[in-house]
Parts: sequence; C-alpha cells; structure tokens
Amino acid sequence: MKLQLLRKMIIFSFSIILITSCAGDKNGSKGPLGSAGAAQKVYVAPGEYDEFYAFLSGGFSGQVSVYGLPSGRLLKVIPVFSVDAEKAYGFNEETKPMLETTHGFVPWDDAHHPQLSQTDGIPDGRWLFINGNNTPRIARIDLTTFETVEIIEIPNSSGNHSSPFTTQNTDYVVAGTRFSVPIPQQVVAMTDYVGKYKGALSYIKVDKDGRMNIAFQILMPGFDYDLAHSGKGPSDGWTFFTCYNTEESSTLLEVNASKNDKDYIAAVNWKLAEQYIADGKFEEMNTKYLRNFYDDKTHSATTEKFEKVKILRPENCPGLVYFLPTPKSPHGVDVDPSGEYIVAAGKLAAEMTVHSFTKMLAAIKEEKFEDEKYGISVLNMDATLAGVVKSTGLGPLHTEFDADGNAYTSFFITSEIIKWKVGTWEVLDRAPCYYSIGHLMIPGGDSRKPWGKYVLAMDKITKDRYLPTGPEVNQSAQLFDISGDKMELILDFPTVGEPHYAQGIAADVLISKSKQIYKIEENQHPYATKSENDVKVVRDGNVVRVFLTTIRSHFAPDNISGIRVGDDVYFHVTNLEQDYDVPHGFAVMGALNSELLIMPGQTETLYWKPQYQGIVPFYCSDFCSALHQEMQGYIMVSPKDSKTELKWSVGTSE
Ligand code: RUQ
Ligand code: CUA
Repeated sequence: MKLQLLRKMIIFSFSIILITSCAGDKNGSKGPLGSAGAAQKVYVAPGEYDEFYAFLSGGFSGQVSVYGLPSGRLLKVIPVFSVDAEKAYGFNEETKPMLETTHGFVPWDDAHHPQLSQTDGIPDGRWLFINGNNTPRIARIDLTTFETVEIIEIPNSSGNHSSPFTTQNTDYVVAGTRFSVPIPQQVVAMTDYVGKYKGALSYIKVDKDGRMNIAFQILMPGFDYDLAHSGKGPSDGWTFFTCYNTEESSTLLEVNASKNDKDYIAAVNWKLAEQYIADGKFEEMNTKYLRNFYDDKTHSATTEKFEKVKILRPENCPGLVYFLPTPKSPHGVDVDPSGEYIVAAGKLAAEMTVHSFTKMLAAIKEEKFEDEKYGISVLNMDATLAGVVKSTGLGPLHTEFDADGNAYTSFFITSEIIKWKVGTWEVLDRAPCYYSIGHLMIPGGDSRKPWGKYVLAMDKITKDRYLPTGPEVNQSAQLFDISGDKMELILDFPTVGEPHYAQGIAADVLISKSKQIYKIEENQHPYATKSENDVKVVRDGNVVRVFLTTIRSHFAPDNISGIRVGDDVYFHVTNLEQDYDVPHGFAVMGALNSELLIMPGQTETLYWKPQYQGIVPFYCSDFCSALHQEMQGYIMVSPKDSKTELKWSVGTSE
C-alpha cells in the first residue's frame, strides 16, 4: 500500500515537472545572468583552448565523447565497445580483436562510467577506464592517443554496472555485477534464486603500464550491485558498493525490490583481501574470459584467453566485507575529498544518508552489528551515521564535490541539483535541470582535489530544448558555473548517446602528453611498408596481400591487376606522412567494410573479397591536400579461374 503511494507520488511529481517544463517556461536557458553574461562565461575565442577536457560516456552508443569545457565543443568521439565506421574501429583487421569476447565478436555495448586513472587520489591523465554494462567488460583508453588500447572481459559477472571506479593509486579498477546469477553458470530455477544466485565483485589489478589482470573476485549474496566508489586518504584500501534488491527477487523488481526499508552499501576491505590472497585463503575456479590488447608499436590488437580466477568467500574471510544499512534502493555512492564521508543516495528516499568512515571503523571494532547476511555482518545504522541531508528533493542519484567543502547531488524526480555543505549537511542552493538529471560531474569532483568551477548535469530528457529532430532527440548536458554562492546555468549542449557519468580534468594535464604522429621508424606492424620502393602485391593461394603506401597525394601502387574474383584480399596500407594531422583514408568500391583512416606513421588493413570481374576504383576518403580528389587508383579484377599474373605500378600505365 505504502509502496503504491510512493510510486504514485513519484509519477505525479515527475509529470508536474514535465508539465511545467513543457509549458514553455524556458527561463532555464538564460539564468539570472541573462544570455549575454552566460555567453561570456562559455566563450572560448577562435583558436583558443578550453580549460577542461570532459569525458562523457555514450551509454547505448558504446563510446566515449570528449568535450571541451566551458565551451561544450565536441572534440572527439572515441570508439570503445561499438564498431565505428568513421575510424574503422572493429572493421579493420587490426582492431577486430578488440571486440572479441567468449560469446564471439560483440560489436556493441552499453558504456556507462568513465573513470580517470589517479595518483594519490588525483586524476593523473594517463588513462581513462570505462565499463561495458551488457557483456561485462572494462576498457582502457590511452590518453596520449585517445584510443582504446585494452578491453578485459569480466567472468562470473552479468551486467557490469558498478564499475570501474579506480582506487586512489589505480592499484585496481573494480567490477560489480548488476545481475546476480548462479556461479559457476548452470541452470538454477528462478524460484530457487534466494541463496543460490550470487553476485561477484571483481578486483582488476592495473600494472604500471596500465595492463589489466583479474586479481580476485568476492562471491557475494545474490543482490544487485549498482554503483561504487573507492576510498581515498584515510579510507584508501576500501571500496563501497551500493546494493539494491537485497530482497533477492527475480521478478517485477519495480515492486519486489523496493520492499525492504533499507538496502546496503557493501564496504570491501581490499587491502585485507590482498592479505587473504597472499595467505592462500582463496579457491581457484575454472571460468573463461578474454583480454584484448592493442599494441601501439604493431598498431594491432591481439586476444588472450584465461581460464582461472581466484575466488574469496566472505564467510571464510572475516572482516573482508561489511554491510552499511542505507535507505532503500541506493544508486550512487560517493566519497568526499577528505575520504571521511560516504554519501549514499537512496533513489526512493527523500533524505540522503551520509556515513562516517571513522565511525564505521569504530563500529566494526566494537562489533555494533544489527544483523548478518550470508556470513557478512550488518553494521548498526546509527553507529555509522554521520548525518542526514534533508533536501526535500526527490530521487537523489549521485553526488560530486567542489574544492570548497560543498557537495552537489543530482535529483532525478524533482529534476534539480542541490548544493549542500559537507559536515553541516545544510542545503545551500538548488538549481532546476531541463529535464530529469541523471548524473553530474565536477572536474575532479570524485577525487581528493576537485578543480571545481563547473558542474555538468547530464539530463535524461530533452523535450523542447533544441530544434526538433523527429521522435529521437539527443540527450542534453547543462553546464553550471559554481564559482559563486549560487549555481548559474550557462550552457546547454547535446550529447552523443546517453551519458551516465563523466570525468573532467584540467586541459594542462593532457595537452603536453598528446601524441601527434606515430614515428615511421618505430612501426613494427608485420605488414608495414616503410618506403615506396618496397610496395608489392603477393599471392599465396587465394590470399592476396597488397602492400600500399600513402603520401600526399597518391597511393603506391595505384594500378593493380591479377586479383581474381573470390580472392581474399588484404590491403595493408601504411601512411608515410610524418606531419601532425595528416591522415589518409582508404576506401574500395563494394568492400563489405568501412573505410580505413590511417594516422601518420601507422599501418592499417582492409579486407576485401571481390565479387565481380571488372575495374574497381579505390580512393582516399579524408580530404588531405589540394589534390586529395586525385588520390585514387584502379584494380583490375579477373575471372575466378584466370591465370593472370599479379602486376602493380604507379606512374606508368601498363
Ligand atoms: S548509472 S544514470 Cu546512474 Cu550507469 Cu545510468
Ligand atoms: Cu589522402 Cu585525401
């Protein structure tokens, strides 16, 4: 009954927001500054740089997009979990292995939470990690090249949502399963869910070069693990995961997972886990997962397969995990810059609960437990409580922090950001979002040293904010200036896909590291051609390899004959340019593939199977020079059984 009332309340308040917002009240676009003041704040003059990079997840686009702040200029879309014809990601032979999984080639995922690598709790600009929510994976993007260089599959997991949330020195990234399942996988009736389905929390070790390895997994009760953040400063060594569905229901979760008044935050002592592993307190479980790694030297990805994982069971490892009761169905869990406060946003609660790390340790020591679940002690809520934020907002989702001891929480249902003071819990300001904010981001806002200055709202519903584009309108981001006492809305911009989270970093940290070219002499691609003198076409049975080079403004060779219908043709194209921002493209008529976009000094490979005899053109698809349109060539395709010899040339017609 109570539950129905709550649902009605939520739906009702949500419709009020939509009604008021759709009634043409678009003041939100101006703010108290007026348009001119806001425009000045986001204006970055032509040729000037933005102050921050912002990395937004693409959600169902599977990618990451990079924006400059405060201008909101889209700088790049980085392909991660989805194929991308623009950059040949997942289409060229070099990157196809990146999307291999134990299920086969998966050309898509649901990318949720970008997370910058950190040193001493501060974003250091080495890598960006992001989780794939659908087919459990974590990807790593190298921030010198802005390319995805590694993707690891997470075994025993089903829906990798509470991930990757790095520890403060990037010792680990984490992965918590959204769906619990039988582990190891087997058919267990859903009526037997309780106790038989399990949720794995995975710790993925990140080594000095960024390479990821699954260090261990903790087999948890069959709850749904939603979001996470690792501790920092005094709480370094712990990770906090929100759990919902502590009811362990497998159907109509909308109702059945909202019965308990309180769910939990699982506090995991990963330093203790390391000790248990060192002491041999683990069991080794057979499983399967792949790891794909892209090597900058060979410009190629390879796939490795693994078959074992180390498992820790909390019931055998005292002190490894504790549950902190938290108002129902919490979503975000966020640790303040000091590392002392753990903020949980119960998305069906009106108040926000803040736990104290110091109190948590004391409660553990004094054994202030109120319950036990599958061998895991549940701490007494009053014993860990630091404070309650009485915000009167509805549907709190996620909190970030500024540099001055303030917190900013997004509220989905009442569609607003509420600013409050860490420590006194008093509400200082609130700003409406247009419409229905999900997560928010402050540059460095989940680190030990936030840069502050701006908060970026990622809104779920766009409605009338932009020119209509048919039934589908892009999701929308909104930028607020937070340098004063009051938040001021200064910019709206559409996003790529549906951002579920973002990270921001001062541009200075990345600018000097950004790679401009690949040095041709360092190119170790097995099919690279480093000089026009070395170009060739080689047949081995039905396999034909074309070793091509590009330089403004021609291909070598550009006349090729002797290829036959049904051959397996590989064009290995090396871009000989050594100038910044001079890629060449490569496209072949009728290829069941995308173009290639080859960076200076790089080699990429396009596969093509000719279907018809005749003359087939190829050309450069990236406008590279005044004579770009002349950058083209011909292939003569002979009949299947012909005995034509391979010939190739440039500058001399046969
Ligand atoms: S996250 S808003 Cu809250 Cu993965 Cu989607
Ligand atoms: Cu090369 Cu256009």
